[in-house]
Amino acid sequence: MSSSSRLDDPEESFMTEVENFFNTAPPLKDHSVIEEKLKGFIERNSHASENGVSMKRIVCVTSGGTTVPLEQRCVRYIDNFSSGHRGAASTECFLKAGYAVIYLHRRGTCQPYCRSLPDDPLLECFESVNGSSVQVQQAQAEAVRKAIANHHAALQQGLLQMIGVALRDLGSRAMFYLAAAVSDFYVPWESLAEHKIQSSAGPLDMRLAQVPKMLSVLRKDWAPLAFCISFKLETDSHILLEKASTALKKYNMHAVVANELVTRKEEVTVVTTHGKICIRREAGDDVENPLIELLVQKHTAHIEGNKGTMEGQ
Ligand code: 9Z3
Repeated sequence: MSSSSRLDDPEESFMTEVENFFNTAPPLKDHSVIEEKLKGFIERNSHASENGVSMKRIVCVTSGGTTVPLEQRCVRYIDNFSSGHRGAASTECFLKAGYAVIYLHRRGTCQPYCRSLPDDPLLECFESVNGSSVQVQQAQAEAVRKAIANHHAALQQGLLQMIGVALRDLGSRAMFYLAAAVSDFYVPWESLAEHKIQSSAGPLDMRLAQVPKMLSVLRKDWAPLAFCISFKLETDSHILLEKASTALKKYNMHAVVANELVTRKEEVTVVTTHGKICIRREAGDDVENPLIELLVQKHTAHIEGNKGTMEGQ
């Protein structure tokens, strides 16, 4: 096929854009180490079985914001608001529901089981006893004890393209829960200045390219049988549900979780082809508890629906 006919076909030209995006980006640091770890994790968890039948489900949770560098030797970057609370709380709920979790998060964002720890500076949580040993201050002891116990219990039970492909063999038992706030715009690596941009050159004029949406590639090529949940965030409540429905169809998601910036911790709406379900937080609980409960039920139905297909599990 000639290159002009490749560009005439929207599907082909999108795939070229995706290829370029990966080919021109700097290589992932420690690629082979991460790949080995990932394979080992999936291998261990896919062999967990009940009556000789492998039952374990694995979910990949993406969490936190993403930054866009403005220089190759990055001094400045564009950031977004995401705290990683949704991903961390959801990870706890998935672990409680018996899933193995691949938690793909941004460094420095909210972490599972640490959400409930006191906000006090770390060193103020401890005291030195007799000048030799260290203990947690009485006031914080219960919160710290609980976080440690939950973290240990979770451990005992148990980068998107790499994870997608690695999870392919798991078929419908794999789930993607894409809660990270992904930047829609970026500066391609080859267009970035190598060194710090100089303010002496005057006002900065920069063109941001659009990040190709990987959701359809994930569904079609990387992990076609996996159960895929994406999120839609808006600040204008009038367009939120419409945009979520469009994303559901356009990227062929199994569900889209719609949320508004200011109420995101109180209320979300799960949009599927069967309709919309609004989930509100109960007093003293996280909205993630009922949300994950519903998604686990839908995932079960998805696995049942795939039984007897060519999945070969
Ligand atoms: C979300 O909507 C998440 O729920 C939040 C969670 C980022 C709002 P926090 O991390 O907030 O708890 O502070 N994620 C949006 C994911 C996203 O960027 N979606 C894209 C879009 O809206 C599609 S992949 O276009």
